[in-house]
Amino acid sequence: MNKKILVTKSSIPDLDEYVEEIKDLWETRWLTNMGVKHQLLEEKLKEYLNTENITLFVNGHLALESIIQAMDLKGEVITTPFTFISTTHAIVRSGLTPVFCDINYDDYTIDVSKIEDLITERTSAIIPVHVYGNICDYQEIDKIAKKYDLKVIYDAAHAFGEKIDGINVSNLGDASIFSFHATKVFNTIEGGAVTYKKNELKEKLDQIKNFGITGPESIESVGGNAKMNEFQAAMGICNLRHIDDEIEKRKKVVERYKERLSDIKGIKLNEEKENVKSNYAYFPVLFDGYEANRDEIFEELKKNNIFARKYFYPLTNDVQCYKNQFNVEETPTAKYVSDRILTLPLYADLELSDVDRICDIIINI
Ligand code: T4K
Repeated sequence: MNKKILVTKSSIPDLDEYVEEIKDLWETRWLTNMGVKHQLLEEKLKEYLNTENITLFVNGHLALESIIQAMDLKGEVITTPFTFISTTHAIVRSGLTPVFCDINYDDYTIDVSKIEDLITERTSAIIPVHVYGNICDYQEIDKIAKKYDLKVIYDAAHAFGEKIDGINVSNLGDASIFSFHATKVFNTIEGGAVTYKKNELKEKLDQIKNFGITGPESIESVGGNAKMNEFQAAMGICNLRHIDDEIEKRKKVVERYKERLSDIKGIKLNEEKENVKSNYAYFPVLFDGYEANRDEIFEELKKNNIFARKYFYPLTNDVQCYKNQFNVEETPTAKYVSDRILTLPLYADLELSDVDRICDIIINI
């Protein structure tokens, strides 16, 4: 049997490097609650993401729920169903109503021409997603948000370190959330962060992630527990040292895929834009009129021990727990894409010979 290839593989530092980084935790016994590693990672990420305000979290999902709480959003939120379930769950779990907007066929991000029609007097925010690291039309979203006085929180879980028109994604909208999950370009095992424009959100977010505690005898608000611990932060400090090399390696994998799969009838690849510095997070392929459909390709790869993933199928407005609450027919392009897209294996250490093997299977089907 051929070697098993999964859709991704976590980037990790050499064991010695991590052990060195966590050694002092054995002396201090300070393992969590915003210790020195946490503080250091926040500072390093501020620099890397070129942002003034960042708050770390235990994961990307709670980062999103926390910024929603900090901004005190109410009513309806316009968002995309073509995303990981976290985006929609965060809105629903915050007591808000998601209103689903369709996506562009070209880059799978929210279709800005359809947003205004969905705005009502109950709309408080837009939560678009830079899906696969494809950056949304931020200029148009800004215009709409200003016109209707809406907040914009980007789900930038896939867009760590990316830039558009020279602007780091962390500076778009009112806030952005990032995921540092093991499967992401930059990981802290589990982890996440919020970056934001208004300084005063810092205090609120720090309270929300730590039970609302402001001092040994003072609890000023109703918070939960969403703190990144010192072992996670230490992993982040190590991984950040190598992030540019890792992205460069991913780029090579993507280039090989492109060499092999470009200009094939019925195969649509993710377009790289000139004004975007990509992080090469995912390699989505749309099988639209190809000799085999998405599910057949998926099965054929599986037979060969290669595990691609149907990110993002089903749409979040079509999953069991939301059945009959939303109408998937209202987002037809999202449905069309979700039925045809497959994300192929992509990680820094993926060998080019394995990329060739994957492409051969697809081409020779
Ligand atoms: N918003 C968006 C747009 C997101 O995509 C996500 C997360 C979030 C918000 C929420 O952020 P977090 O709260 O997760 O920080 C994975 C991830 O768990 C999830 O973080 C990610 N998006 C989503 C797109 O993918 P699964 O269920 O596909 O993961 P799993 O366990 O099947 O792993 C996929 C592959 O990754 C495995 O086949 C092998 C590899 N892997 C996995 C793990 C767990 C590793 O190499 N190492 C590992 O430790 O959800």
